[in-house]
Amino acid sequence: MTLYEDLKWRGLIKDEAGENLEEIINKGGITFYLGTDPSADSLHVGHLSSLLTAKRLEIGGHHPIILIGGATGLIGDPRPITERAMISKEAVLNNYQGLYNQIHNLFGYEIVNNYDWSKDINFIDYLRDYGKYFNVNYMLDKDIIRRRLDTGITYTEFSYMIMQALDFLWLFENKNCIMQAAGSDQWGNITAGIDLIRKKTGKEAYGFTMPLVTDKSGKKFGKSEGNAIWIDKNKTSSYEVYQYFLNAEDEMVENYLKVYTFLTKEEIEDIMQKHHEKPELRTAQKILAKDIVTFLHGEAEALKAIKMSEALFSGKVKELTKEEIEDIFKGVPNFNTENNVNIVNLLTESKIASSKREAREFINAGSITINEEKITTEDYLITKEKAIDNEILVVRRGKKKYFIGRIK
Ligand code: 383
Repeated sequence: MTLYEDLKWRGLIKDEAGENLEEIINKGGITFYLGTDPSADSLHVGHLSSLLTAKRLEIGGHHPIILIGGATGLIGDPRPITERAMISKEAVLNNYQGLYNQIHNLFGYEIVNNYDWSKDINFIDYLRDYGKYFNVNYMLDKDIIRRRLDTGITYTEFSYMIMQALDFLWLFENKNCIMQAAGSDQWGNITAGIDLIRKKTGKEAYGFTMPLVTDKSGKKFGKSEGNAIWIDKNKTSSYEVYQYFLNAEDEMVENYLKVYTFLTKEEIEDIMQKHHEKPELRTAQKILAKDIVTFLHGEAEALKAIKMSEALFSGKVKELTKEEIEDIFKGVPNFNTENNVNIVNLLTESKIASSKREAREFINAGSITINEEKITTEDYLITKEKAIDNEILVVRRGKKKYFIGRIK
């Protein structure tokens, strides 16, 4: 398979701009870029597919540049429904550093900051040198802008597209960067850059977008209960990342293997065949989850996440030591308690329940376990003897929410 065929097979190419993109991709040797804004101090799973695609292109002989939007992050790329809240300059700087470290450590890519060339453009030059190349009608016709016309859009966000187009032009002229890749939400911004380059230099640039990764209902993949799955393990633990991918839907797991792993077509076909024979073993999900956690956090973290998942799945937490539990449950909410505490008091004092009434409801619904023993009576007493190593309580609320208590 050629690189282009491989990307197509993985479902990583949606829209294409520029003639003979296929040839350009297969030949190797070009510089391309991909941008991300510092809107948080960590990347999340939603960013991964494009960063991994950059790796595939790099392996195919191209040179990736990752742009972190120190300037664009101060403005905010318009979202389809509402205006974004502006982020403080300090937060953008702090977020920049977080993303820089992650991208550097995980991928080792060349990183640039668009603040470096945007900060000195003065307003009059901006309007004379660049504004003249953007027809407002053309901008209004971009999908994202059109969708905002009902609810409204400020001049600030409206100008975002121009900033991103200037980046492409700057990289084209200064880094010989001729292609931009991104998620499909970036199509308008990419084509704005290509058009600007053509008008300013008479030359052709390229671009393509990747479909946004979704679950089977079409919702964006990478969020659990509305919260992002972060790449920073202090924000989302290895166990949580592992669990998230382990729970991937059967209908979607092949797609995720193609997008998130470097397994070959043959390997993936082989895995899927085994998976279809016994889907209940979740063979494909286990390979996917282990692969991702290993890539993000290293093999030791992946093995720990697997051990923890197995211990929790089979209800064998008691077989773990205090040290293992503390290690495994790093990042899970913690609380301290005393010997001989009643369960209702324990649940409210530790904020596992918001009131005594709610605590009783949880108990009566059978949704509380302590060290994987289901608690069924409201007068249950928690004692040292019941704790792991006379100290540790693994409290589970519902299917997945864990808390760690220590009897002092
Ligand atoms: C800024 C300046 C550029 C080129 C790109 C940018 C950022 C871009 C953007 N990207 C998203 C982000 O930062 O907003 N305007 O969160 C996301 N990306 C990637 C991918 C994605 C996009 O970081 O589709 C998902 O992750 O392109 O939404 O000169």
